[in-house]
Amino acid sequence: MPRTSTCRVCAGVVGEFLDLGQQPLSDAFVLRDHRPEFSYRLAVGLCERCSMVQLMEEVPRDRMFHDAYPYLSSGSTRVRAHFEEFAEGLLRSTTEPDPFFVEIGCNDGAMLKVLADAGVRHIGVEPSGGVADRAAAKGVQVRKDFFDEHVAEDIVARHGRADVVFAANTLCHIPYLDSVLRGVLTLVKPNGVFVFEDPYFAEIIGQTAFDQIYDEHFFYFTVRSVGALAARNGFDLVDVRWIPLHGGELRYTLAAAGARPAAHSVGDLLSEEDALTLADPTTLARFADKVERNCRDLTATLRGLRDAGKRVVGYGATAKSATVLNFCGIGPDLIPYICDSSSTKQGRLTPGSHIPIRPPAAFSAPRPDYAVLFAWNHADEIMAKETDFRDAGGRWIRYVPHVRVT
Ligand code: DWN
Ligand code: SAH
Ligand code: ZN
Repeated sequence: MPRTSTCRVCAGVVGEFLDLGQQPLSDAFVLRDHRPEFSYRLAVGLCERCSMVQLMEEVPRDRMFHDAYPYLSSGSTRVRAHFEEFAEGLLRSTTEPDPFFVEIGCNDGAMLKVLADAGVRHIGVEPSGGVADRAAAKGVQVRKDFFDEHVAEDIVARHGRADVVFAANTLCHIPYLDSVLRGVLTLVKPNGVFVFEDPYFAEIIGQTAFDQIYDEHFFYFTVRSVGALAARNGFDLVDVRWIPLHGGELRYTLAAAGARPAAHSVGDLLSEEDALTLADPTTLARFADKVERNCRDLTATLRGLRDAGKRVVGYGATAKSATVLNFCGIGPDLIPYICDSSSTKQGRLTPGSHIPIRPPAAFSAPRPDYAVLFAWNHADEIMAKETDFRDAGGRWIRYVPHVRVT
């Protein structure tokens, strides 16, 4: 019997198409004397009614987003530049004398710092205390909370309505989207917009980027599913734009229903999605097969190198890597350590697979023969700074879209 669950958006039937097994929390990097780890079943399904792709099982939000949440947006120069550019665009395009901007999931303040420095009114809503403190240290106004309709009402009561509400890599983390969208509708001015960017399901399928699937990513959006979600909640999807970050994302712009005409990009991408047959069971079954193959190839490559006496390490202790390591059964016997620039992860072990995390300095002394690029979405930035590794004969192992040594 195919497994099903109830759609978090429309209460329709969600049919499972990929089971990635029992998994630990992707960002729960543990200390050596750790307690038994929490685990959940990681599987994804498609809603027959509204076509929203989503996890079959929800992890309670406080288990994932808390004071010790380790991900820092500012850890990548390119990500920081992207958000600074977005903030500068906001400042350039506003015609309001005293504009007000809200960011949902502002993390360490990579975007809002620009508004804070410009003396522009803003609020970041961020439940993870440690990263919220980092934003506050940059002068950003932060409210430590999970955004929902009640938080939105309270912000309106204290500060008035917002010109733009923004969320990057956050909306797809929130299962209770009905409450969030009701909140945004209350919060944003009648002529304002809600802009959010998240990984694009068409890219996940197209690139077999199965490691984008983990506890924090509850939803995997398409233009079709976001359009339906918007319509259910009194919004129109008025613009979509492809963003070259995290392996390919879409930036969606929502406006109150009837307030603005939709750009051509919305219809264009809908037609593209239809041509890609993203909701077709055959497409989804082919994706699941490719995930299995990818994993078999990666473990075979790593075992071959170990048996040949080669030194292999990992680069980037991403949340994504938890899915790969735990689904493929890769541990310290195949990858003795992973280098990562986040002080919040160094000295700890990867969740479930227990691979030690070391600072980037460990990448040069001693030099490994091979490095698995877990932060494949930051390939350009990492290749540009790790030229010595290549020059010394080091080779990169990639697994998106398929396993290869370069
Ligand atoms: O959606 C999410 C995205 C935005 O961030 C969150 N749920 C969690 C997190 O996912 P991730 O951990 O997969 O994100 P990244 O951006 O792929 O993580 C990159 C990792 O690699 C970080 O731990 C930092 C590290 N890194 C590094 O060591 N050297 C990154 C760069 C660019 C580097 O040069
Ligand atoms: N916007 C940043 C951070 C993405 S990580 C970037 O793109 O780099 C996801 C962030 O969403 C985390 O910082 C997490 O604490 C936050 N988050 C999770 N649930 C939330 C909610 N309900 N409201 C606001 N932020 C939330
Ligand atoms: Zn649905």
